Amino acid sequence: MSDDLRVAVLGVGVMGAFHVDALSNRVRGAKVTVVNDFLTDKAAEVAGKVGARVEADPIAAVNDPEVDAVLIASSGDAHQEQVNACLDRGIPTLCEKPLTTDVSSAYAIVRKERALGKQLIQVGFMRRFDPEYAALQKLIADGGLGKPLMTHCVHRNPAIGDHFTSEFMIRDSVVHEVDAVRFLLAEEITSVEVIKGAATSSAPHGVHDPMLVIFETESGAIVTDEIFVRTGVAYEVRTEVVGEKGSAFIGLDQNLQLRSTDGRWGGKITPSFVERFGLAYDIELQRWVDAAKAGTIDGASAWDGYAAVAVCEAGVLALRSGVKVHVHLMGGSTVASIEPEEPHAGIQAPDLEGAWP
Ligand code: ISE
Repeated sequence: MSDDLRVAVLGVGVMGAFHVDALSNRVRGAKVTVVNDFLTDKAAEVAGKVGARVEADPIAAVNDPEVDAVLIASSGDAHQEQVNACLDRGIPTLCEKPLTTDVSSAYAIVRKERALGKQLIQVGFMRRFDPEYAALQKLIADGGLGKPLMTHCVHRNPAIGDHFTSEFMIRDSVVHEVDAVRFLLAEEITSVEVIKGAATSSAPHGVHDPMLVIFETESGAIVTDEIFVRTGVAYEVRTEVVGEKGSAFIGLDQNLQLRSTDGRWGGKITPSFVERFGLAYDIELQRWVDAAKAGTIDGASAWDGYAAVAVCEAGVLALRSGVKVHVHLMGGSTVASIEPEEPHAGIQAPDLEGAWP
């Protein structure tokens, strides 16, 4: 009898279909047995390629007797119910971000899992598995940069659908930097500020693309994140951490560098997240499968998922209010305090020109 982990995949859009392919062709020790999507034709197409069964009801898929673990890649608003069903069955679960779409339901999941006494929920923050991020995290943890003081992130996508409003950019794109920063610096984010500048003409009316998001962490370190999802150029994700003993940079996108006899030099840009993070996703899935078989997780936890939801919620509030918003994650009965700072009255500069004789 095979000891493959039998996985149900919920949601087979771009990401879910990518995971089904990885679990079936690149990851050892797993088999996709059940596929679910609200688009039944899509589910049938993906399931057909790997010999899986289609189950039209996601909760029935979670409870299917031929399922040992669940991978959730459905839309964010479906996660709360699906993750809770996985916890009710006590089954290992890899949930794509966001864990849920609001702070209290994310925190309820943290508490429910704690009550079960074992870690079952892993959140799909794949950057933790990217070899460059992992090397940077180790460098910082080993003290190689001394105390980190500043972190500068750039997150650019070549193009994106019109449903990517400014708020969605915070919840769906900036959420990656939120987790990456917590992972790299090993501390919580305590405030968020969003600066909106001139928008690119390809952004829909009213959408602030690009934006500059500024975080502070518990130790007072500052993090800047340029989020720009309609550059028209390439998939670019870069991070520089500046510490007391030096700085380190990842995401240089070197690829093949060519110098030719016609006097030109250059390389090839990275077109999408698949080329940039494909390997990270595969490593993430392999480690999740191995951990699930051992009855644990190996990656971002439910707490990490909750922290990311809370910081993004503060980010959305910062975007709406135009002021810095403080975040304080809670245990106990209070979920998280997310408070906007009092707006400053500003200063009135003296009119020096008018005062000139
Ligand atoms: C998308 O959901 C991702 O996960 C990509 O990695 C990110 O670059 C993009 O901005 C997100 O919207």
